[in-house]
Amino acid sequence: MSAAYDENNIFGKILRGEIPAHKVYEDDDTLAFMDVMPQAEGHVLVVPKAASRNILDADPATLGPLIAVVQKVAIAAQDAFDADGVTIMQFNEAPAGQSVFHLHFHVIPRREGAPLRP
Ligand code: IU
Repeated sequence: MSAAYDENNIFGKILRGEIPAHKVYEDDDTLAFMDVMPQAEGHVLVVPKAASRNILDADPATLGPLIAVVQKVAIAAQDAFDADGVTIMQFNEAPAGQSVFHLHFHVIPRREGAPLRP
C-alpha cells in the first residue's frame, strides 16, 4: 500500500507557484515543465494537478488526461529536439526509483547513439 500524499514536495510547490519552473505546457488538469537535471536534451516532466503520490494511488480519472498530455508532449519534444525517438519513464516509490513524491512522467527525446545521462 502506498504512503499518503505529502503536499510538501517540490512538484507540489511548483504547482502552487511557490517555486519557479520552466513550464512548457499547462491546462486545467496537467502541467509540463523542464527537468532541472535532464538525462538528455529536452527532458520534460508531466504532472497532474491532482494530488497523487504516484500511479499506485492515482484516481483513474486523473490518468486519462495525464497520458493524453504525455503523448502531446512526447510528439512536440521529438519534433522540437529533432529526435529519433522518445523514452517515457515513470517510477513508483523509492525502491522503484521515485525520488519526488508527486506523480510524474519523464518524457525524454532520444537520438541515435546517445545514451541517457545518469
Ligand atoms: P523521479 O522519477 O522521482 O526519480 O524523478 C524526479 C525528477 O525530478 C528527476 O529527474 C529530477 O531531475 C527532477 N527534479 C526537478 O526537475 N526539479 C527539482 O527541483 C528536483 C528534481 I529536487
